[in-house]
Amino acid sequence: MNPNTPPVAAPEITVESFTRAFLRELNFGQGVDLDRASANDKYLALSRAVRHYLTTRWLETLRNQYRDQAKVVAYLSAEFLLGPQLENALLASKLDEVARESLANLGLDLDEIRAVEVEPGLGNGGLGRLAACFIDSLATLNVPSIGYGIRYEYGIFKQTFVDGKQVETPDNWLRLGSPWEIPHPENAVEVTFGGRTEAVEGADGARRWIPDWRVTALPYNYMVPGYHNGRVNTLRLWSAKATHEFDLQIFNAGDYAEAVRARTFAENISKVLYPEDSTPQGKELRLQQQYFFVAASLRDFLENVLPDGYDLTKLPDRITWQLNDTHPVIAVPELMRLLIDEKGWTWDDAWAVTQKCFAYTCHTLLPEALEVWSVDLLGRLLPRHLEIIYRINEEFLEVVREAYPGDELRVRRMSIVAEQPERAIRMAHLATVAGFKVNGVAELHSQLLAEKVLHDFAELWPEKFTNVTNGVTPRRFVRMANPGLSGLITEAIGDGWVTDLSQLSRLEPLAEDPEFRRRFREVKGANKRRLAEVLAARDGLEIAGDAMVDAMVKRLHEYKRQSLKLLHIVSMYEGVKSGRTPLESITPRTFVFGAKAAPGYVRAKETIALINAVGRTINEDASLEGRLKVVFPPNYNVTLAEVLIPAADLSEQISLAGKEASGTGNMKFALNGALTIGTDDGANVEIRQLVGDDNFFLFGMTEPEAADLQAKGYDPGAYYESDPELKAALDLLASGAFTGGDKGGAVASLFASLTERDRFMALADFRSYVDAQATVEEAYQDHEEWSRKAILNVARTGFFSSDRSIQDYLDRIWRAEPVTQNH
Ligand code: B1N
Repeated sequence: MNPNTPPVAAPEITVESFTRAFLRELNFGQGVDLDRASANDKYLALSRAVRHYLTTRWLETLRNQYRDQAKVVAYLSAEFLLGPQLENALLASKLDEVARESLANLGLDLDEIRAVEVEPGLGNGGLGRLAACFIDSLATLNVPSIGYGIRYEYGIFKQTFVDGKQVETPDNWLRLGSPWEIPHPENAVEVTFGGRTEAVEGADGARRWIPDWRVTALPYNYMVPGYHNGRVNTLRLWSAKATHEFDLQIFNAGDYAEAVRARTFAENISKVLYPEDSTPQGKELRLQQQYFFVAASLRDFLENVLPDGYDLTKLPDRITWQLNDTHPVIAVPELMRLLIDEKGWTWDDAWAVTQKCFAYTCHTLLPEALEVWSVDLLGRLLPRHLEIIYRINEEFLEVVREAYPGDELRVRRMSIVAEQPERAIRMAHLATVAGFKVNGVAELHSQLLAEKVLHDFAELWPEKFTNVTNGVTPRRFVRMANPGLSGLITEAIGDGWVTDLSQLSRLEPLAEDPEFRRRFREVKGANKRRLAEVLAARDGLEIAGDAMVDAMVKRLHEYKRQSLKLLHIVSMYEGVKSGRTPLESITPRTFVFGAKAAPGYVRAKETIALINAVGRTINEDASLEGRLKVVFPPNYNVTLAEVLIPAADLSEQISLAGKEASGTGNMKFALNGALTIGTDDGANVEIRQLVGDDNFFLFGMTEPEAADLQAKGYDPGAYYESDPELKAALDLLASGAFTGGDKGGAVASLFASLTERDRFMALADFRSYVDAQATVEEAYQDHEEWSRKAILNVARTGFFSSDRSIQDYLDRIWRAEPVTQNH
């Protein structure tokens, strides 16, 4: 690109010009008249009109970036759970009002058009959504940056329930076309796989890789607009295409069927997102995906972002590759390979640079979630990378032996190569060795990483370890999702909070103002009615417009303990049915679940079936007079989160302490004025510290207590026997009361798992959970006091903006500078 091209002036936007732009897109882009246009035509035309306005800014941003040659942050992530794009684009570009008015003049409703959008579900849960929040904040904070990931043809599966059981169907999100992406075939790169390596005479470390198959990585660009700052960053997602030359070769050889098969094989790489959250399976295709996007992204940066002839010894001044968990860690040996085999560098020179280019974010504490690749598989797919990893390991283990002479046990523990149960590469160790920083995602998590999971490494390199507590974007999760609350806040303190969330603290005195509390309740009430409407239209579910909304939404996983929530519900029900609890004493409550289970995770799927069974029984029991209601809308996603979270009163964050790395839903709920009932886990710890004990319902063991109990020998049966309410709830479940008399299947399996093993100690925390829930009931009776607490939650959680997280990354890890931009 010629850096001297004069900037394209941003066009003045009026309702009239916007209307013309919209109609032009409709007529000439979609080829339809307004009165013949389908909802999708209108959605596409509107989106393209908005995109058109943002494109001017996008080009400007790219031009400035090329001119300034500033340091860039590249966020490498296998997942970006973006959520719907249209409303965010309208808001970021200040076009929301203009668009609404312009459409209204044409007799159209913006919200109806928005509803057509199918969100790109290119992530599983928190990790993918975090990546999406981070690129939003990077753009808003004016940081030159680029996101790199995979353009999955099928995102996270669509969940439906058949007889209460989860059924997965493919998420064909591209079916009607996405107006938000622009393919760039001129920037396509080749990625190779397989084959063997051979020696290169006289080279220090260099070898020749003779791969045996290759694919083309085709980039699609997505705009990432900053909020009202005229900056539009890029998210570049890679799609796999069969290589043209390769194709021709086989076609010419006359084997048509083989050529088509090979094409399908290559294009499979970006076909589907793996639906495991926190528990990756060591599948070959997953490793192919990882190398595919990482190899393409490195080459893209070196060839398309850096100027020709750039002195690569200065690479660390130009870029930090932030590794979002271990999924992109194969980038480390890839950069080594590029420098040594392709650029002719010595091993030591290459390692010196590589070590300064990568930083690693760890997102878990669960041992089963740490990625490990069998040497056999890795060697088959990436033989050269395996050699490089071995040499990195050899040199690393020398360092360990020097620091701890004679401590061979430690050497074995720290080795990048595990020997048991099979020879395998521990990706977290590789990331920690190669990264110049390693961070956890909440204070407690970072502490436990350094004390437990990566203890040996933290002892060797204490300065490498740091914390960056997660955050969420206030644009999407407050300003956009909760217009009522946003209006109230802005009226009180101005609109600076949208980009400086710490300003929410200025709401604090208003918690004491009865009029403000009344209006706050009014907003919550309106949000509940909106939720009721959406659930009715979306799923035919009926909920009361005014009951307490108690929400547990997150992936289904044993450590998150949806089963503990279920036990609480069963126990409340059992209390009423047995006469222990007078019905009138129960506050009307709607329990809302949202959760997808990994398709192969049997226990998680059983839990879903049981929640649905219990829900059905409770909802149909007329004797409860509708006081308790359980709804489980299928296919929880970002779109639904944006409606549910603003309506919630109570946020369930009940993982066993020491298991949830951070959580980010917890932050979204608090910022929208829900109170948390939660354990001392992940970022709950920081939420509670900030909002204060009076405004948070804490329960359960602490991490050290849980660890102690585990060490002493945990016997769930003892809790079952000694707590009559717990026993009654479990027995009622086991009796088949919710499953039409069926005592086998999921019922028996969950009962046995909880009473015999209970890996995540739900029974140990049951008593304290149920007691905390009683405190919730009582607190909710006092509407004024509850509103006060809820307002204080909003006022005191500004810390959890992803803008603050990104600022922490800049200060503690990237040391990159935001650049200012004229607009
Ligand atoms: O990352 C989130 C945290 O807030 C959550 O506590 C944490 O559970 C989540 C393999 C993961 N950790 N690991 C994953 C996702 C997909 C996959 O294939 C692992 N997700 C988390 C953001 O920090």
